[in-house]
Amino acid sequence: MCSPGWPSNENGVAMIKGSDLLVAALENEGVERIFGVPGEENLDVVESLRKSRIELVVTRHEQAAAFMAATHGRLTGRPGVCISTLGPGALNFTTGAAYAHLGAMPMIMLTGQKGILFSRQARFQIVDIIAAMRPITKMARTIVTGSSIPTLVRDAFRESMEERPGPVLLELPEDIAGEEVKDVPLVPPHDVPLPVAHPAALERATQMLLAAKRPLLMAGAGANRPRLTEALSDFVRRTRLPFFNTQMGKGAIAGGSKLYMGTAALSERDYVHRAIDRADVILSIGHDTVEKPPFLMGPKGPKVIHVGFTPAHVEQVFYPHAEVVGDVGPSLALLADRIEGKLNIDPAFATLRNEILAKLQDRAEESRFPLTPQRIVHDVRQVMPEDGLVCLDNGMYKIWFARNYRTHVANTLLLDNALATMGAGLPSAMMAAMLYPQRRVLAVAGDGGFMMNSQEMETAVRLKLNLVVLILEDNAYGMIRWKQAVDKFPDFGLGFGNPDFVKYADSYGANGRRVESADGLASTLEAAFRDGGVQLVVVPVDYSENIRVLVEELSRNVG
Ligand SMILES: Cc1ncc(C[n+]2csc(CCOP(=O)(O)OP(=O)(O)O)c2C)c(N)n1
Ligand SMILES: [Mg+2]
Repeated sequence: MCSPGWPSNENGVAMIKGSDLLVAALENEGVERIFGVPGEENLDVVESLRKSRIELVVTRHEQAAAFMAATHGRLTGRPGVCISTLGPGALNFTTGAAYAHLGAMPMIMLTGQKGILFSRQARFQIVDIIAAMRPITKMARTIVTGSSIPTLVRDAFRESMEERPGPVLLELPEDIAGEEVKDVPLVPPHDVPLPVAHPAALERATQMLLAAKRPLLMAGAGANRPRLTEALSDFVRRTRLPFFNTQMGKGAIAGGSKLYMGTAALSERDYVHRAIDRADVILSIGHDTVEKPPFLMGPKGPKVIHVGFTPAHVEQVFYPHAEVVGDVGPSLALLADRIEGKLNIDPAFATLRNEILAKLQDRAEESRFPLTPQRIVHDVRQVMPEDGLVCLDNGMYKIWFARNYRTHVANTLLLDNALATMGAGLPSAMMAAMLYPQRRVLAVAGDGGFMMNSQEMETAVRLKLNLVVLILEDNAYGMIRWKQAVDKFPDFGLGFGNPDFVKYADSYGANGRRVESADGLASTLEAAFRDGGVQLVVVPVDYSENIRVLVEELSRNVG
C-alpha cells in the first residue's frame, strides 16, 4: 500500500504518482542504492528517490553503473539497480547487461523513455531499447501504465534472481512516471525454497561415483552463488574428494582442505590437466558453459556428472553423462549421505597436487624488474588477507591470477571469464568496497582496461571508498600482443602511450604511487592499504613469461 499522506482524487480515491510507486516498489524489494546517470526523462524518478530511503549514486558513465549493479548481484544474490536515460544512456548499459547476462548476475536496469501517450519531440533520441536489450537480458519490458508498476517490479526481481540469474530491464516512459494513478498495493516478496534433486538422479550419481576409481570434483561458476558457500565446503569435508575449479569457481570451496588441485584457466595442457586426465569421473558442480571450457571432453576422457540449479547445456566440448538438478546445497547434502566414507580416493592425486602447486610457485619470488606476472600474483596474495577481495579487469594477467592466485573464501577473486570485457575491474571493486567496507579490496587492471572506465576514480573518491587500484603497465594491449606473437604475426599495432598514472590519480584527489623495484610492490601495496582512501599503484610488468610458460613449457605437456 502507498504510505499515508499521498493525495486523493476528487472521489476520495488514494492517488500516487507513477515514479513514487516505482520507488516504493523498489524499497519494498529492499533496494538501498541506485547507480547511474539520470536524464531529463528520469527526473520524476529522481525526485521520488530524493524523498525515499534509497541513495542515488551518480557515476561518470552508465557502463560503470551497470558493472557496479551487476557486481552487487554477484556478491549478494540480490539484484543491484542502475538507472539511465533513454537512447544513448540506455545503450551505454548494453555491455553491463551482457556482463550480467553471461555472468549470471542479478541486476535491474531502469531506463527512461519519451512519453508514449503523446510525443512532443517526434523521434528525437528514440531507440528501440527493448529490442536492443532483448538478447542480453532475461526480460525487457516497457511500463505502459502506472498501475502495473508493483507487479512488474516484483516480477522483474523474481526473474532476475531466479536461477539462472541475470539482468532485467524496465523502461519507464516519462509520462507514465509523472502520471497520477490509483494507488495499487505492492506485492510482498517471499523466499522461494527450490526443490531438491530427484532421488533417481541422486541414485544414478551415487552409483557412478561409487564405481569410480579416480573421482574428482570440479567447482564451476554456479558454485560461487552466495547461498552455496557453506554447503559446498561441507560436501568436500564429508567426501574428501580432491577438487579443482574453473576460473569463476575460484574460492567456492573454503581453503585449507589440502584437496585443491588447481584452477583450469586454460582448456588443455596446463599442469592441472594432468589431474583431470587421470580422473575417470568428474563431479561437476555449477559449471556454466559460458566459461571458456576448463577441459575438453571427448569420447575417451572422464565421465561427467553435472550438479546444477538448472539442467546442463550440451556443447561440442562439454556434455554430461548424468545430471543432478535441483537446489545444489541440499542436493549435495543428500548425495554426501549416500557416498560419505565409501569413495575410492586415488592416492596419486595427493602427489600430483604437490607437483602442480610447486610448479605454480616457480619464479614467484624472482626479483626481475619490471616484475613478472608470477611475482605480482605472489606479492598481491601476501598483502591480501584471506577475506580480501581482488577484482580483475580483463587482460593477460587474468590467466596468471586464475592459475596462480590461491583463494580461501568464496568470491574473493572476482574475474569475468564469461563476457570477459575490459573496463569492469574498477567498478566491480568499487561495489565490493561499498558492500564490505571492513575488508581490503584491490582492483587489478591493465593500462588498457583501466583507461576504459578510469573516470570512475572520481566516483570512488566522492564516495570516500577505501580501495587500492593496481595498474600493470606494459604500454600495450598485452594480451592481444601475446596472441599475435603466438600466432606468429609480426608485432604490430598494439602499443600505446599512457598518462602519468601517479599524476592522474592525484588529479582526482586520489593518491598515486609508482613501484620502482621488484621488492617495492608488496611494500607499496601495504602502505596504500594502510593509508586508506582511493589509492592507485602502478607497476611495470614484464610479459616475456607469457611465451616461456604459457606457450613453450605447456606445449611440452602434450600427451
Ligand atoms: C571491451 C573489450 N575490448 C576488447 C577486448 C579484447 N581484449 C582482451 S584483453 C585485451 C588487452 C588488454 O590490455 P590491458 O588492459 O592493457 O591488459 P594487458 O593484457 O596489457 O595486461 C583486449 C584488447 C575485450 N576483452 N573487451
Ligand atoms: Mg597493457
